[in-house]
Amino acid sequence: MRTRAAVAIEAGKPLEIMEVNLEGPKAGEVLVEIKATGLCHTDAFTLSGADPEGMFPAILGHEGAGVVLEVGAGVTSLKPGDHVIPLYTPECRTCDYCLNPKTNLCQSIRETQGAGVMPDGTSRFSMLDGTPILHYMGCSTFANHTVLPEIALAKVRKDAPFDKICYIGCGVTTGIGAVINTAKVEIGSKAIVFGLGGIGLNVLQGLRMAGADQIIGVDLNDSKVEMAKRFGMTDFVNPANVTGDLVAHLVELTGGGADYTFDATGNVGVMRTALEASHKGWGESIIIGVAPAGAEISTRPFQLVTGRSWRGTAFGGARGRTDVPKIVDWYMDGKIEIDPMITHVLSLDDINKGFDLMHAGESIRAVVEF
Ligand code: NAD
Ligand code: AHE
Ligand code: ZN
Repeated sequence: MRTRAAVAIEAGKPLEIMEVNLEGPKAGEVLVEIKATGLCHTDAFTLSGADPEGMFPAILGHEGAGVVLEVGAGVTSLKPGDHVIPLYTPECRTCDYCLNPKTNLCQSIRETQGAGVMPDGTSRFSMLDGTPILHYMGCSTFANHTVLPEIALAKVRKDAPFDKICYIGCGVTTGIGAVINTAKVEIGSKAIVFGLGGIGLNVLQGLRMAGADQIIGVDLNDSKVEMAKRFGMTDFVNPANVTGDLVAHLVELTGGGADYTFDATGNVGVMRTALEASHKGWGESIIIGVAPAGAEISTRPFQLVTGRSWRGTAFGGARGRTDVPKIVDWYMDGKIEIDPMITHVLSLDDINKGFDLMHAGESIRAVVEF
């Protein structure tokens, strides 16, 4: 079939909207009509050329929601008409990783996913002249139709709006999951969230759900304050307004350091600040942000010797097929909020405007509706 997609032709160039060929689902695969997709900073990161795994031409996008149109041979858990959210972290439920309760990082198709192809080693997308186009994070939601492995789709309830629940495909789950699954924040905790964008705001609402007492937000952009307060931030710090050492300032503000800190910026300098602003003896710092190729984190080992832990999280530690339908329920039941964070709704033709808004710090989430 043919479908419309925003294609990343090469690094650093705007996406090009075009008709592309899409082959139908092979064994174990599913054809999905994407109804809406969010724009995550990770898409911009890969498009910029900073992603060591970034390859072109590719169809980016990993925060979608849609409807199953067709299933390939052997697919048993999904049927046409089912509503689904694509999962860049699949859940096969049989690999060593899925069988280990300590991780959500299903590895059954990680290698081919990272290479931009389906598990059989080929791509379903091509240009009209036959040039293959790579998949991205196993999802490629910047296309009106896409093909995914069955294990990379969460089946969700049919009354949930696509233009909101697409965000559960990455940002919402990552932020809330970082608090609940990864950090396992306790009631009464003190926490600091660095970066109050599409991920950081969801860390805030996760902290509020977990019953944290003090929730400090740190961002260079003052315009994030209003939204951050709405999602639970109790104190705001703009590093540009701090005279002297930022770590010392945060340690003083928390009365000795935070129980939990979260980096949602992808800046390795910020990651160090986050680690060092966590409490001596027991503070835990969770890295969510994705840093460019070649970037490395550093600190004095003494920071760890004296009881701080540095950890990371992908997709908020969530097991997608199990957890994503529950998070959709939380949204539908009013337990979590999504709507105010979707600040812009665009057509596919305007997708590059969404990236401009992100880079200008003017959007939280821009969503493309098909
Ligand atoms: P975003 O652009 O919406 O938000 C980033 C925020 O960080 C902005 O508000 C910006 O002003 C702020 N910021 C930038 N530099 C800063 C600094 N030095 N100090 C304080 N604040 C600063 O991006 P997003 O979509 O929220 O993504 C955030 C990060 O999380 C990105 O690196 C993204 O790739 C990553 N991410 C990781 C996962 C995961 O599973 N680990 C999932 C999704 C996104
Ligand atoms: N490809 C990059 C790393 C990108 C990365 O860390 N991705 C996160 C999800 S970000 C979603 O917005 C992730 O899930 N990582 C685990 C994994 O297996 O990719 C690089 O540096 O090579
Ligand atoms: Zn993302």
